[in-house]
Amino acid sequence: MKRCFSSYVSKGKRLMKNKQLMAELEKSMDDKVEKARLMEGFLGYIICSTQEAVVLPPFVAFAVRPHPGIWEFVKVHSEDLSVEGITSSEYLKFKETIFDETWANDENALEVDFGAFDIATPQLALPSSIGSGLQFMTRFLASKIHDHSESMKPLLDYLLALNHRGQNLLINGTLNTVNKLQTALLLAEDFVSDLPKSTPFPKFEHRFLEWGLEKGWGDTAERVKDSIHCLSEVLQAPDPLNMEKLFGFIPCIFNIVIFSPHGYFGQADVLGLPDTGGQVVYILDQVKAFEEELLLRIKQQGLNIKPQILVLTRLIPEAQGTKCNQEREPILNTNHSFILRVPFKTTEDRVLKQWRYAKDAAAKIIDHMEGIPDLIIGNYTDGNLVASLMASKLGVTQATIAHALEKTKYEDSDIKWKELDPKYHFSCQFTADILAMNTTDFIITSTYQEIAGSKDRVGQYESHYAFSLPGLCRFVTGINVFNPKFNIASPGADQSIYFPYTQTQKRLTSFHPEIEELLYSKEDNDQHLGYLADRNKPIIFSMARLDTVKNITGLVEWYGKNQRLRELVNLVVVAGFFDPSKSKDREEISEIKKMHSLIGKYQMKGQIRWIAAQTDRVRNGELYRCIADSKGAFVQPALYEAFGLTVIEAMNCGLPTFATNQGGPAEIIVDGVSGFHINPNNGDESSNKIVDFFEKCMADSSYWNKMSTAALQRIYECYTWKIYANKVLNMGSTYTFWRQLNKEQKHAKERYLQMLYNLQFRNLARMVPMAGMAGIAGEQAQ
Ligand code: UDP
Ligand code: LCN
Repeated sequence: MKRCFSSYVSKGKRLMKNKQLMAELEKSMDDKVEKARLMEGFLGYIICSTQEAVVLPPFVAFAVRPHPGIWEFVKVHSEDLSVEGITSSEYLKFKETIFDETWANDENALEVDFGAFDIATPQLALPSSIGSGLQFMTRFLASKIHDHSESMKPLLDYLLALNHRGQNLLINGTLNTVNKLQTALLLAEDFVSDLPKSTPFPKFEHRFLEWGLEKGWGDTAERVKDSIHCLSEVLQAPDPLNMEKLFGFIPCIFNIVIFSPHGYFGQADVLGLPDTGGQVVYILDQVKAFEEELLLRIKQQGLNIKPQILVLTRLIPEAQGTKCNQEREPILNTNHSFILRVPFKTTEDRVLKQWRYAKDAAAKIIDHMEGIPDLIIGNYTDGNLVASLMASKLGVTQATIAHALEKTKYEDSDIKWKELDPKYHFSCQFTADILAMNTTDFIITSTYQEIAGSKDRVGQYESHYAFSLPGLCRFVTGINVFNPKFNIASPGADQSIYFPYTQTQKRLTSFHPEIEELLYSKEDNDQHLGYLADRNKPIIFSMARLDTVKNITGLVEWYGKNQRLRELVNLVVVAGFFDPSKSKDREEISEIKKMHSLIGKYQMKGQIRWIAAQTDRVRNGELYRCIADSKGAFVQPALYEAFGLTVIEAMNCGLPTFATNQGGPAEIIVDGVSGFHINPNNGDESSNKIVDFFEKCMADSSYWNKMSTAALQRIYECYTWKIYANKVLNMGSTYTFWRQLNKEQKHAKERYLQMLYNLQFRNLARMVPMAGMAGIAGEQAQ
C-alpha cells in the first residue's frame, strides 16, 4: 500500500479517477495472495469504492461511494497511511486547489448547503428505496398525523381548502373540527349503506349538505361509501394503505401547466429539428395521459368539471414552416389541452428582462385558465427554472423533470466550468438546475439510474450532491438523492400508435405500399440508400437521431464485421440524412460521413438499407410492426441513453429488443427475459449476442414468439402512460399535503433560494451574450 500511495503522489497534485487508481494499485503489487489480502483490507476497500481522488502530496483525498447515493470523504497520508474522515466541504477545497488555489483558500468563498434546511425532512435510508418517494412519504405522513387529534388538524385544513373555482369540495367550513368531521362521516356512511349501490350522488346530495359534506366523494352510493369509509379509517388511525387510497381519490388537481420552453415544440414537422426528439413526444403523450386520467377521476368523483392542461413553450417568430409562431394550438386527440406559446421578450436595449418570461407566461395562463393552476410541471433547465419562479410566486405545487441532465455528460464539467462556459454556459445552467431541484416539491424521473446510477456509475441527480464551481460557488450539499421528493414514473408509448403486430384488425395496411417502397425498392433517393437483396431474411432495425451518442454507426460497424450476422439478417436503420453539406451540426456531419465510409469499407450493399429520419409517428408504428412481420428485432446501441422511447415503442409492437446496458434501457429490459442487454463498448460481444438469438430462433421457431410476448408483458406491467398518469397525479395530491405540513421549513428554504437566485443566478444570466439566446435553448437539452 505504501508503494501504491507513493506512486499516487509521485506525479504531484492531480485528480485521479477510479480506473487510474485501480491501475496504479495493480502495478504496485506483484504477489497475487498479497494483492487479494490488501484489496480486502480497509484501504483496498476505500480505493475500490472510490469514484475520484485528489492527490495533494503528502495527502490523497478520496470521494468514496460504497453504494449508490452514499458518499464518504476521507484523506489518507501517503507516508504513514493514516486515514481521517473529512467533510464534503474539505474534500471540495482539496479538489479546487488543483484548479484555483486562491479560491480554495479563500475563507469567504461562497458555500451553499441545502442540507441545512432538510433537518425536519424525513430522509430515506436504503439505496434500494431511492426513487420510491411517494411510498415513503405516504408512510411518513401516516405516522406524522398519528398520535393525537391535534396532529390531524393539518389534514382537516387541507380538506377544508379543497375547492374548484370557489366551490367547496368534500367538506365545507361547518366541519371545522376533527370531531365534527368524524360525526358527519359516520352519519353519511350509515345513510349511504342503506341505498342501492348504483344510486347517483345527485339523488342524495341535499342530505350530504345538511351534514356539511360537499360534492367530490363519488358518482354512486357505492363509491361515496368507500371514500367516506377510507377517510374515517384515516381519522381513526392513519395507515399507509388508506392514506394512499385517500390521496388517490381526493379531488385536488384539475388544471395543470407544463413548461417546455426550449427548442421547437410542435405537433408536426418538428421531429429532427434541434432539441426536438423524445422530449416533445414525451410531453404530448403525457398530456394525453393526464387528460384521460383526470377525466376518469373527475367522473368517479361525481364532479362536473372540465380539466385544463396547458403546455407553455416559446413562441418562435421565424418558425421555419412549423406552427411554432402560433400562440395557441389545441393538442391533437385531446379535448381540453392546448399548447400556449409566449415569446421571449426583451427591453429596448435588447436585454432579456429577468422574470419577464415567467411573468408574461403567468398572465397568459391565468387568462386562459381563468385562475391559477393546481400543479406546475417543468421540463429541463429552463422549463424547471420558470416553473420554480412561477410556483413559488403563486404558491402552487411544483414538479420537475429532466431525463437527461447536462452535468454528467461532460467529464469534470463542474470543476472545469470556466473552460466550458463560453460554449455551454454551465455556470448558469448548473445554478439553475440546483435552484429548481431545491424549490420543487417533487421530481419525476424515468428510471432509478437517472437518480442514483448503478453500482459503478454515478446517477445524474446524484452528481449534484457535492460539487464545486471554483471562483463561483461551492455546493457542499446541492441535492441529496435520499430526499423523498425523488420519484420514478417511467413514460409509456402511445398504444394507439404502437400496438402489437398481431392485432391484424388494427394494422394500418394502407401504409404497406409506402413501407414496402421504403424498405425494399432498389433505387437510391433522398429517402433511402442501399438495398436488401434477400428479402426473406429477418430485419434488425434501429431508429434514432444521428448523434454520436446514439451509436448508429457503431451498430453498422458491428454488423459489417460480423459475417454470421450478415448471413442471417438484413440491417435497416432510420437516422438523419445522407448529404453532410446539408447539416449544420458538427457531430451529425461526422456521423453521416462515417456511415458512408462504413458501408463502403465493409461492402454492405445488398444487406443494409439506410433510411432518412422519419417524422410520421403513425407510419413509424406500422414500420416497427412490419419489422416484426419479418421476425426481426430492434436494436438500440447507444453509448448512453437516459430513458429510450424507441425501446418501449418497439416492445409495444411485439418486437424482440436488444438495448444498451448503459442507462435507462438496462432497467426497462430484464436481460434474457423480456429482451436483451448489449454492451455498446463491446461490439463483438453484442453482435454475437444478436446472432445467437437468431440462430436459436432458427432451431426453435417458438423462441421468437416467446421473446415477443415477454416484451409485451413487461410493457403492460411497468411502462404504460396509464400507470404514469396515475402515479404522478397521486404525487400531486400527496406532496400538496406535505407542502402544507412543512410550510415553515419550506418558506425558510425559499428565502435562501431567492437570495441565491437574485444575487448569483441573475448575474450569471446577465453575462450570457444576447446573440447566444437561441444557442442556449438549442444546446442545453437532449
Ligand atoms: N423518432 C422519429 N423519427 C426519427 C428518429 C426518432 O420519429 O427519425 C422518434 C422516436 O420514434 C422516438 C423519439 O423520436 O419517439 C426519440 O426518443 P428517444 O427517447 O429514443 O431519444 P431522444 O431523441 O429523445 O434522445
Ligand atoms: C430524453 C432522452 O435523452 C431520452 O433518453 C428519453 O427517452 C427522452 O428524453 C424522453 O424522456
